[in-house]
Amino acid sequence: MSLDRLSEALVQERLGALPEWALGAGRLKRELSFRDFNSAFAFMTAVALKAEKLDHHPDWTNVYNRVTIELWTHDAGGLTEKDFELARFVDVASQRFR
Ligand code: H2B
Repeated sequence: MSLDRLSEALVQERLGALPEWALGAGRLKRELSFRDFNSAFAFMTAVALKAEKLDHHPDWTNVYNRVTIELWTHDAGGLTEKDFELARFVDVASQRFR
């Protein structure tokens, strides 16, 4: 997958399909909450395995049942298709662990 930085127009187009995500300081951001710590951590484990497969890793924090995720591509200094691929995976995985 290409690591080309996406244009602002493409970022806006991709973002349109991801209503749970916001743009902040050039990064994709989403906050999620789960039933409890176990569910949050199970979700994080699924995302971690996907991140390793993609060789693309989230900046994230976890406080008990809450997970805050920021995605960007430091190698490209912006957002790439990999960020959107991981964001879509996060959306699907989050449904499984709620
Ligand atoms: N993750 C993210 N989010 N951005 C990157 O630019 C990135 C990554 N680069 N994971 C990868 C790893 C790179 O550092 C390694 C060497 O492939």
